[in-house]
Amino acid sequence: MTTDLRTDLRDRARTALERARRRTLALTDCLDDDGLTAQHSPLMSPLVWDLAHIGSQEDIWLLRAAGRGPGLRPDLDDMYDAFQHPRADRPALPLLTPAQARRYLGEVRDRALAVLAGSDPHGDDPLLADAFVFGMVAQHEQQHDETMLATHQLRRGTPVLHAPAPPGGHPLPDEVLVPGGPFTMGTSTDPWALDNERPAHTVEVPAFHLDTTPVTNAAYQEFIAAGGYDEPRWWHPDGWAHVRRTGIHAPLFRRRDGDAWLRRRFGRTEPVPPDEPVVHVCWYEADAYARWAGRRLPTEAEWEKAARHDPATGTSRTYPWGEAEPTARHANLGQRHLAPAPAGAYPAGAAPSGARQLIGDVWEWTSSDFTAYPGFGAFPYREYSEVFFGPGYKVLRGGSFGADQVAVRGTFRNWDYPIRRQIFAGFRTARDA
Ligand code: AVJ
Ligand code: FE
Repeated sequence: MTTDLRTDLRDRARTALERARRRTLALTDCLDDDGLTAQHSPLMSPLVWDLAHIGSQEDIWLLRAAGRGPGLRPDLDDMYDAFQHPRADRPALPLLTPAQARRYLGEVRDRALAVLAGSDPHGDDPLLADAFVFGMVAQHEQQHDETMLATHQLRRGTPVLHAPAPPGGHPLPDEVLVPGGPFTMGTSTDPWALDNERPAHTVEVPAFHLDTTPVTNAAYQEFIAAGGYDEPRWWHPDGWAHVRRTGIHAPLFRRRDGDAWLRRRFGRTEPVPPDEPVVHVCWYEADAYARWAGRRLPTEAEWEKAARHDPATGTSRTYPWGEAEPTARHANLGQRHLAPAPAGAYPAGAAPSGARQLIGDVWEWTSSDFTAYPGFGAFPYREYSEVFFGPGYKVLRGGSFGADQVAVRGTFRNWDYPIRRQIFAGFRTARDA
């Protein structure tokens, strides 16, 4: 990589940190102190916890690890350590007030930008090379911004978030064919790829068919109308037990109103739009729908091959459309719209196979457990990825309308429990060719 490109990565880090901060403040300045300190759902932290946690991680990684300084508030590390306090317990902690948290974030950021300006992106320190740790912290803040958006979705009361509607969709063939053969999964070269995306390795993926777009509300509604939630044969045994125990019978935030279905989104109730990707379904629901449809969820390797493999060159792209950074023409990212776009939107974002909307709109459940790639090494800390590897978590791919482009790419891996529904997750289905 040239010196220019590496210097450019420092500029990109600053831009990414500043974009994240604008979003963090937009998601918190719109509520009063009660709205920030309340626990809107036991599934989530009070927003003021996320706010100060963002600052605390930046204190730890940019002021102390990267800057080798004493840091601003090491005394806060424990309170804002996600592993020390389950979300439901966080409201009872002696948290910083919203005003204190905002001041802390601002002071950490001023010092962090000075560390960035004085850092050497060409040196041997793996934290600083290619401005990695600054990119990592920007990704961390954006991931919490998506979590805070999910908290907003759970919140009751008058709407405070507003955004224009996404672009329209277009009818397309139901499925595409992804050719069989080897492809390169993961990356060893993307400078800000996180540890779980590394290293690049060859995977043999036989030919398969994949839904051109994520499964829509209209299609999912057929599963509901066909009694899908009452039929144990469609469900994973653990999923069926979960349905019986919880009584779930539709995606989260959705209810029947006579013959119609309504859904609540960021405080507004509206009819369910038939051509939008279904969102707020758990892995068990996605898995059951796929079985009912005579299909299956794609594996994580299949998803990534559909998103990255270019059969013309045999190489893997960063994005379905190539190497260009995502723009508003390519994908629905960055909380630009507060909804997924209808199926068939974003022709400029198509993959070589013709699949659409792999990036943005909704996170997509895959059939795969979250596991280490061959040659994985935890970096820079085990608690980002390694402690979550195993059968308890399923992999999600592609990012949602709530995710920022700094934390979305063809190799990016997200994971969650198979019962999780408050995240902006949908899915698409596959079948063997
Ligand atoms: C990768 C989205 C599962 O939110 O738990 C935030 C990201 N890690 N702070 C999460 C994360 C530490 C993580 N996910
Ligand atoms: Fe975090």
